[in-house]
Amino acid sequence: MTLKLRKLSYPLGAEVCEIDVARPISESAFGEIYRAFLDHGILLFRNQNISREQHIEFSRRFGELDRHDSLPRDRHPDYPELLRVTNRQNSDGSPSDSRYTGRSWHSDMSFTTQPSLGSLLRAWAVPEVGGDTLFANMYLAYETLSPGMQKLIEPLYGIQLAGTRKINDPKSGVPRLEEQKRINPPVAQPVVRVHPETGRKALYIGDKVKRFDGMTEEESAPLIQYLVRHATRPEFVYRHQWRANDILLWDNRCTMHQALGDFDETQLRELERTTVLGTPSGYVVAAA
Ligand SMILES: O=C(O)CCC(=O)C(=O)O
Repeated sequence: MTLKLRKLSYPLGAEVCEIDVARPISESAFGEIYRAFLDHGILLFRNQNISREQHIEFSRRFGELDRHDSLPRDRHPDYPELLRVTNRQNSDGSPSDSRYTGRSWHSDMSFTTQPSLGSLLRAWAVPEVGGDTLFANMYLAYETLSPGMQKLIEPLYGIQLAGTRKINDPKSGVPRLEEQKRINPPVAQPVVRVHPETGRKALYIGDKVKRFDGMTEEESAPLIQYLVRHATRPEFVYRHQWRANDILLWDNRCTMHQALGDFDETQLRELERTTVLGTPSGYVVAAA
């Protein structure tokens, strides 16, 4: 099979055309998909009207799946491999705990010592307009820094915290934050990460980084802010406009992303994510 690809943007992403991920995919065809994933950082599969089981099965081709023990509130009650991102109200009428998921720049599971290789987010329902997701190419972010800045940040470790939502539900926000702190102690991750498969260096930063190990928050803040701003310059960013039955696969080792709240919240936005486990990285720190 020769994969039919259509580039999604200048910095990253490609659509895999004319494919049905629920049908058997041979080893060699899957090899082409995996190569495209490494080359483009994001792959889009449109019109995939598949079941939850098929979503999980396709995701398993990329590696072992996270059962989301670090995000117990958001996982699907019947499918621990699926993480829910939805504004659908709970059955008792209370707001969904995951309606503000991903509203700041992050790379999935960076706050654990086994950050994700990649994620596959499937859209069940999307608003009429808006509710897009931004993705930044972290290879480009690193490569466009000056040699002096690259040298300065090379030895740094960023302390990543779970539960750093910018927007919290007023009711469940505090218990959620307390739970997150309990389950996920702060983890230090290298600010420059070598991608284990491509060997390229990528910036590993985001809004979950509170400070650099060995430095105060006050000292760290200007550099963290600079790096996040630099990495999210429009020329490094792809903006995904969702359609129902999209599956978007991204490489968490060389991209970061942010969900946008630019939509009518009375309309349903419902997605589910599988998370492929990556290689161990970073270390737990005693205090944030
Ligand atoms: O809702 C989205 O568009 C993205 C959700 C997200 O950030 C995530 O699943 O990590």
